[in-house]
Amino acid sequence: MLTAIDTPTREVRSLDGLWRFAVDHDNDGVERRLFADTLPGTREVAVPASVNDLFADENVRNHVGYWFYQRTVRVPRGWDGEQILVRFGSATHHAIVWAGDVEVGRHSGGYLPFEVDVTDHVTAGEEFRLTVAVDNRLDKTCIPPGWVTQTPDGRRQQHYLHDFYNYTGLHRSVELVARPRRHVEDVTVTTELDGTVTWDVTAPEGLTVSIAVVDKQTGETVARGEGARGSATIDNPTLWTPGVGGMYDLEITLRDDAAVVDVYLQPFGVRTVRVDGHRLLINDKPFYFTGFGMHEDHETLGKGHSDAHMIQDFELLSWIGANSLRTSHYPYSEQIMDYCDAHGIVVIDETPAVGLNWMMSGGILDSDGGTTYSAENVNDKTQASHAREIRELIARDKNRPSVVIWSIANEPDSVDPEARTYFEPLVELARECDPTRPVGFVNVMMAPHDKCVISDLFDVIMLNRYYGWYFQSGDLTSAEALFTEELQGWVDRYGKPIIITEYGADTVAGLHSIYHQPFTEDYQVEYLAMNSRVFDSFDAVIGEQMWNFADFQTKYGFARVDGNKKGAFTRDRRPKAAARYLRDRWLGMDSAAYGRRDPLAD
Ligand code: GCB
Repeated sequence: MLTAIDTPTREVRSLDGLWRFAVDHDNDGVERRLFADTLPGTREVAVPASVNDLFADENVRNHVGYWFYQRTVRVPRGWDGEQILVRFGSATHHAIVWAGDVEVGRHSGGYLPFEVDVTDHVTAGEEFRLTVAVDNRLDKTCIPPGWVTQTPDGRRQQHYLHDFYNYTGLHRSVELVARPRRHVEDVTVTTELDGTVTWDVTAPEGLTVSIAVVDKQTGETVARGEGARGSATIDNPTLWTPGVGGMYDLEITLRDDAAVVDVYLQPFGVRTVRVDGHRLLINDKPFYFTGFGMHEDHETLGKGHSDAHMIQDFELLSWIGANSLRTSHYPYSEQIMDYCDAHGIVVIDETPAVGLNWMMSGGILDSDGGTTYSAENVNDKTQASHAREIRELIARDKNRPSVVIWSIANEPDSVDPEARTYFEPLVELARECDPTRPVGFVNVMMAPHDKCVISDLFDVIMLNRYYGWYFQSGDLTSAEALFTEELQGWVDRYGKPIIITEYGADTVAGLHSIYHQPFTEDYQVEYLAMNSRVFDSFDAVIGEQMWNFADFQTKYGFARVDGNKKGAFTRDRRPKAAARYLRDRWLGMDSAAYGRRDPLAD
């Protein structure tokens, strides 16, 4: 899906700000036609933001079902004759949208954008009532999956197997968009290191397509071409480089004879990525990942996007020597992805397929029993949603140079032989949608190399390992030996690049001990040092992404004290001792020099 941008033929108006708001406690608001009038009550809500932490009312925070948003929108008077859309950066997890009394669209999938066409229901220069019902319920047809139960006194409770709070709301910007009725519908850009740029534009028949390649830094046109499909070469191209960036625009002009019908600018970078033996090459140079699995998670905002918080997070990533991140465990906002493109941050881009694992139960997780791949749990409908998420993610991010690996799932059950039947078509789909990038999934500790039945389907091995935390807790000596032994097994069996996508230890900021005592800052540092020794002993380990960048909110549970505390930073972004440990390590690593951002360069 293309982003909404202002061009000579397109216009965008932000609909962010305060919206009217009503919690649909009985989940009958659609039948009661709440959209057909001004919402009852006086509550307002911020867009973008999660709703959960905004209200001093537990019945709001814990509501399971529909939440109604509404605002009045004036359509600019110059928009007569245009196609008019409302574009949502995300609505977590499902949305129904009405313009006035008319339903204009529905979407499922809480972390990807969608647009609804309101052209036939609005008038240029006039106002209309825009209502959105956001539904936070997860069931077994969803990605991520979940299920809802009812307590004897009639309260609904949402259950899920992933370890982050089920924040809900309009988490990203909402925009009113005008574009020509005949317009650029899609474009795919691929590049080669010699500066060859190849494009494939989807546009209505009968229009001519002209292409200009514009250097974003200088504004100069550096190549031109004609036709919906074609290629051109940039002389002396600036390669998109980890730690630096380097972006171009593909300016697409559609014409009907001489008349300009539409202009769209697609940002892209000239870079290649490929796997070669146990290395991952960006622009034919081996890349070593330093960084984190992250979360979109902040106090008050929940999963709501904020530019200020985003910049703070990227500044901290730069300070600590991180050159990469994984969008654990769902696609991040387009603003975050734009920032990664612009500043050269390397991304492992993940679908929201998390918690597809009924073999883990107890502790923080609360499986309702049964096997993972079965009619009652992860079934054909789950797989169809998973396929849709892969398609929509790649459609959104395929032209982003920052994205170097698609991660199609986090810690699914990959021991059950049925995992193969489930994943084989999804891997094929990812490769069909994008033949240019490696495809991976993130493997759980209970599925080591001799038990995992799907790792051979993928280009890279991505491992989450908690030796010394969930296992051998407090005994780093045994942990080191066992981790080393397991990694050797992966190296021998697959000969593929290995990225450690999670390793971490919950740590309460301010807690110290001279002993190897879990939860102390000292233990987190010792734990990281042990992991580092193990990584450094394998050439095939080509990256380390510590879990997690910052403490984050989770559902309630005895293993979580106000959330997950594995952050290198606290939730309000203060460094723990671990942050200084990682900074010393990552800024001093020769192998990670390619891609390190120089904070002073900005
Ligand atoms: C994992 C999960 C992550 C959890 C983490 C933990 O393996 O991928 O979502 O938050 O472990 O801290 O338990």
